Parts: sequence; structure tokens; C-alpha cells
Amino acid sequence: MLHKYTLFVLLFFTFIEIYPQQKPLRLWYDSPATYWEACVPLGNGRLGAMPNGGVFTENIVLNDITLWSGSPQNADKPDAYRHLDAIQDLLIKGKNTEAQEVMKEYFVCEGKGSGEGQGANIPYGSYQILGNLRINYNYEQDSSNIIVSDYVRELSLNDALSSTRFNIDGITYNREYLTSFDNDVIIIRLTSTGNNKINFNLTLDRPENFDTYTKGNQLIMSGQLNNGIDGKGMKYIAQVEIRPEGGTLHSDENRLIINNSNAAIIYISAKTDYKDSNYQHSSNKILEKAIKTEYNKEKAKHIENYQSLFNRASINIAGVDKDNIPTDKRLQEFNENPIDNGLINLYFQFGRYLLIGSTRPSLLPPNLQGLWANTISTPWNGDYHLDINLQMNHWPVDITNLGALNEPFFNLVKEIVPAGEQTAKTYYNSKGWVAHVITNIWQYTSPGEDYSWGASNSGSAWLCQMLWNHYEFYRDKKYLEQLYPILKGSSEFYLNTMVIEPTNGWLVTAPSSSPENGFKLENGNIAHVCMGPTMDNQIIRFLFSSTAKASPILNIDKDFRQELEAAIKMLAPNRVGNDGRLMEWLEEYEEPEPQHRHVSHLWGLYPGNEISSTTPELLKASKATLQRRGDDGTGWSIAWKVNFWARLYDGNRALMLLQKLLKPTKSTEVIMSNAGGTYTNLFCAHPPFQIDGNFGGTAGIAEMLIQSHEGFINLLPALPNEWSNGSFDNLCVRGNAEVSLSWEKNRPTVMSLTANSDNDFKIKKPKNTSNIELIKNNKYTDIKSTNDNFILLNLKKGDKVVLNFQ
Ligand code: FUC
Repeated sequence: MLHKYTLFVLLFFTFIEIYPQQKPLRLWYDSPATYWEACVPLGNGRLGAMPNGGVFTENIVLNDITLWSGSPQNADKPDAYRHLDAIQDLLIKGKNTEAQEVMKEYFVCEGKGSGEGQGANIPYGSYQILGNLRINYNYEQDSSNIIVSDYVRELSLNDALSSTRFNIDGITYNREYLTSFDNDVIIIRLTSTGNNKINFNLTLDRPENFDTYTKGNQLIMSGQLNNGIDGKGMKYIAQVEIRPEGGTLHSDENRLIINNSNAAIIYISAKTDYKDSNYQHSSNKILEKAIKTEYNKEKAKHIENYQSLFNRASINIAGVDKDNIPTDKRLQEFNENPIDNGLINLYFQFGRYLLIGSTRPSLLPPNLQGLWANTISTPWNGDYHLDINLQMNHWPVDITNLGALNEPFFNLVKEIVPAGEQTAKTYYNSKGWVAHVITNIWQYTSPGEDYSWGASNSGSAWLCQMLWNHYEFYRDKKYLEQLYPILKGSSEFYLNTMVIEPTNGWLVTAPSSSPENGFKLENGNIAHVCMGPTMDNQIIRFLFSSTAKASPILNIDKDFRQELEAAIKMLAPNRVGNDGRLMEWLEEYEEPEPQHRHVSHLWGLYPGNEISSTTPELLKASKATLQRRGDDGTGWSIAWKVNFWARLYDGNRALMLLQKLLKPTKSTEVIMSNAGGTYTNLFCAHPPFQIDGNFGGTAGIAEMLIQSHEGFINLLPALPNEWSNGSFDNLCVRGNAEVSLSWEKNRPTVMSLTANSDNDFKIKKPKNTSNIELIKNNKYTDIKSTNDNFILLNLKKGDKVVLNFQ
């Protein structure tokens, strides 16, 4: 029988198709990493490794995406719903401070919640480092006399391989690292051009909760993390074996030692008991199989599997490409003179590389740090925040042709629904399900520990929007069948709990907040809790509409659809304030922090779609909002702004934001405003490292090149002047098609589209085009236009059209 895990891997790779090889893309450095955020990240969706490339001592931080402290808990406050009416009444009366007083006591979680982001030793838990693999190299002479030359440390995005090479005394040493997409182990291969030159010993450790020992020639580290109750939390094992070529291998109490070998291959297998009580056995099996596989075969299969995803899309913005400069210096130069379009291509693909590396069907979605963490108390617990972060992590999934990676995200949502139903009952006495601002692998859905940020509840509807979007891209009815109960349950929750606000009679959420932002009340008090923040209105409009759209497709729930359609009419519209900005709340409050990092009320612009070319007034108001909010922020905030400006069709401004995102930084302390930037290894800095900015940046670049959220395909909607020539391959559009495009002098020249479903596609005619040729399945064909502005294509699955623009 196929092992369940093997089956998943097989399924994962069954969609393998042939996509073109990409031009070489790499991160590289001429010295070892001196801090963690300078180490290149490797990941196979489960296991991660970040080698620092040290010549004499090397530290490789190891990760397993399932390794969490904490445990499942019921953090719902019993009978919280009894206070809901009082809170809603106070809000209706404009008594926000008083409502907050009630919430403080009754409408937060039971217990410590996330532990203010330090939840490692409470039930909430934290995503944690698996361990440090430390290698001490020996070069048969006193290290102070050794001269190292020609040092290169590299990560190739093309084949998900990293290497370190250097020269000592005329001998070249080479290390190759991979987190295998084949046998699911971490492998390091050490070679040299000399004979018997490979000498090293290695150890494993982590900051706490571990034992290391050797068993024969295997080094083992195992332990159990704190569950936040009695210490008996998640169990894990990491095993290391080495296959030397020549020389000797022996072990002592907790080290493996290699002497005088010509080469050696280090295998690291690890497993946790997350959904696998037989984890030790599983780890053993994986290790045994990997060791039996010939290295070159393993590597070739690793590359093939990885490329089956990675090669699905590419961009090539023409112009300067400073690949010959080490990436840290390249980043620095870009900051001084941003002419290096090659860095944009690299950054775009780095985001896709990170996504492929940090999630995998059947497992977990990327957390706040993807899967790379070097401590036991990861910032914000390395959890899943639902007021921007988890969603941003998935922005590139569909548009950059990585649709298979939606599955772990879908599963995470599906798994929190039962807990979310309980939370909906306990706090709102409502049907349906809800999650608040934070969740983890233990299905946490209660509000956070502080009402000011922790009680927003539209995060769950936002999750639904993301999952619906995936349907829009792929039009897979089977997927929609699975999704529908989630959409319906979420819709039911809001239908049940929203209230009528007294001034205009609109149906609004209460209590809620505009994520993490506060406002000044007339009496000068700062409040966070409100009714109907603009973001909620937009998200819920999206949720109700998509749930209603799903019902005729699946031919179910007609009555419920009508209920939703009636409710949509009662939702609060977007409104423009006296200063021309989009209003963030129902009232025009004074803002204590006008440049707050969240720009939640522009949700309808991106990732939503209700603010678009059909609502020019709202586009104008969105611009005014962004001008006032400013271009600074945290990493993800700046990345969001790239997407906003792309949706405002302003490529130059989007590029300016992208340049800001790429500003070199080394700051790792938590900073909440005026920060952001990019570390030496191209990880995004909140700071500290937070991966959402990488993913938001990648999505933003794609949105600058192609959009499809308005019911038509818009080519180069936000092309900066500096990107005058270029091409992209196989970016995806809603309706299930892949689009490739070349452009010259800022104008599209050739587009090709492959339909993966039967569908009608509308393409906006590029401006200043005098003649358009259509070739459908290799035959010249007449163009059907809806009007002067659009080309209409009526396609069957597998049809390929080419459009030549003159
Ligand atoms: C949200 C953001 C913070 C940070 C945290 C992980 O709360 O407001 O800036 O990204 O998530």
C-alpha cells in the first residue's frame, strides 16, 4: 500500500507539464553570512535549511514547518454572547469607550491568547526552530595560517540548490546543499579537488527541549516541546547520517566525525508527531530511502519536481542585469541607482521560490516566516495572522501560476471551521463560523487577548475571499463544492450577527475595528472598537456576492441566495470624506496615526475589486487616501502599496514603492512604522523578518504586468517607464488561462493565451494599436470585438490564441 505521505507527494507532482527552462537566477555572496538574515534559505515545503557557509565552522539552521509548541485549547470565554447586546447597544449609541470597557472584560479570549506574541510556553504556542546543525571543518593546519580565496556562496533559484565554494592552498572545496523535493531529506554534499581533504565533525542542538546522542553512526536529536499545560507537547526527531567516500567515519557521544575523506554526503531526516504518531519510524524510513538513492539521481529528481512548479511562470523585464555583482552589494547599488531591472526579475522569482519552499499540499501554509525561523520564540509566534499576513502570503499563488499551493491554505481554513463554529456560538450565539485576528496550527479562533486589535472578525470572511478567488482563477467545480460550505458558514455568521446602524439604516458588523488602527472620539479619547469599518463592509459585500454566485453554479440554496442578495443591498457603501479620502470608518474621525501601516479601507481596491475603473470617484479617493497615508510602513505595508498603485494604474509610483521595499536593512528589532526593507538574503523586513512582504512584492510585480479582476484581461496596466521592454510567460488570469506577453517601447507586441477551461475571455485592446491580428490554434481568424475597447474570445479548453499588436 502506498504510504499516505507518498501518495500526497505523487498527487502533488502529477500535474507536471513541460514549461520552458528559465534564464539563470541566483543570489550570491563573496563571504560567509555573519547573521541569520544573510543566510540563503532552502525549503521543500516541509523541511528548511539555512547554511551560513562558514569556512571553519558552519551553522545550518534547520526547520520543520510543523514544529510548534502549544496545543489545542478552548480559549472561548464562556457565555461571552450574553454581553454582545450590551456592546452593540453602546456602539449604536456612539459610546465606543464604554463598549470597549465591556469588551475588555468579556469579549477577549479566555486565558492568555497569543501571550502578546510570546506564546511559546502557553497553550497558544509558537512556531520554533528545529535545530542547529554545527559543522567544524578541519584543514590539517592552524586556521590562523590559512588563506581562503575565491569564496562564493550561492543559491540558484532555477534548481533550488545552494553551494559554497572556496580555495585553500590551491584546493577547491565545494559544498552543495538541497532540501530534497524527492526523498524529503536535507542533503549536503562535500567535495574537494584534493585527496583525503574532507575532515569535519558535526553536532546537533537547539536552545531547549532536546537530547542528542549517537546510535551507531547516526546522530540523533529528539525531544518534546512545551504544550503550555504539562510540558508534554509536540515530539520530534532529527537524524543525521553521513556517507563518506574514503577516509573514516566514527562517532563519539554526540558527534559524528569524518577524517581524510575525498567526499561526504550528509543526510538529515526529521519528523514531528504532527498528524503522525509514528513519526520516528517515518523519519527512519525517509532516511533509509534517501541514503539508498544515488546522489545524482536524487538531485535530478529534486530539480525536476521543483521545476515542475517553478518553471510554470517567468518574467523578463529587459535592461540592466547586475547578476555579476554579489547580491548584498547589488541591493546596495540598487538603492543608490535603481536601474537594475534584473533585480526585479530576481525578486519576483525569489517570492515564487519561497512559496514553493514553504508550503506543500497536505501540509501547512507558509507562516509569518514561511518556514524559516531561528529561535524558539518566533516573532508574533510565527503564527497565522488574519488581518493581512496569511492572506498576503497567498497573493502570488494564482496569478503567478502556483495554484497547487492553494491547497494547504484551503485545508488550514477547513480545519478551523469547527472551532470557529464553537467561537461563533460562544461569543455571538450565532450559526456559522468565525475566526478573529490570529490562528495557529491548533485551530485557534477566539478573539485575541486585547480587544483593541483582537476582536476584528472579518478575517474569516477575508479567508473566504481568497479561496473564492482561487475558484475564479481555475473554475474548478469540484473545488467549489468543497469550498461552498465554508463560504456559506461564514456568510451565515455575518447575516446573523450584523446590526442596523441608526443613522443610515445600513447593515454593519459590530463590534469590530479597522485592523489595528485607532480613531479619536469627540471627547478626545482614542478608541479602536467601532461598527462597520469600511474594510468589513467591502469584505462582506465580497463574501455575500461570491456565496450568492456559487449557489446557481452548484444549483443549491436558492432561498439562501435571495437572503444574501437582499442583505447586500443593505450593506454600507464606500464613502468619500470631506477631504476627498475614502472614509475608513462610518464617521469622519480624527486619526491619531494618519500614516498607520494598515490601509484596510482600500481593501476594495486590492485584493478586492469593487474599486476599479468603473468607480472613478473611488479611484480618486483611494489615491488621496494613499497620498495621506504616505509611502512608508512596515515591509508588508509597503508591499501592499505596490499592489494598490498597480490597481491605480500608476506603474511609476508602484515601482517607487518596490524600490522602497528593496531598501537594504539589517534591522531585526520590531519596528511598527517607517521601516520595511530587505535583508542581505532578500528576506523582507517588517522588521523583523516577515515573509509576507516578499509575497506581496511578487504579487505586486505581477499586478503591474497583468490584471483580470474587472471582468477583462488588462495587459500592462501599470508599466513603469523604466520597464519599457520585456516579456512574461504564463501568468494566470481569472477564467482559467495562462497568458504570455512581449512588449516593446512600453506597448504590447505579441500576446498568447492558452485556455485551460471552456470560457469567454475579454481582452482590453492596448492603447494606440492600429492593427490587431488573431491567430487561433495556428490559423488566422477574424476578431470579434464587443466594442472598440475589447477583443472577445470564445474559447474551448486547450485553445491557444496569439494576438499580434501593431
Ligand atoms: C499584524 C500587523 C503587524 C505584524 C503582525 C504579525 O498584526 O499589524 O504589523 O505584521 O501582524
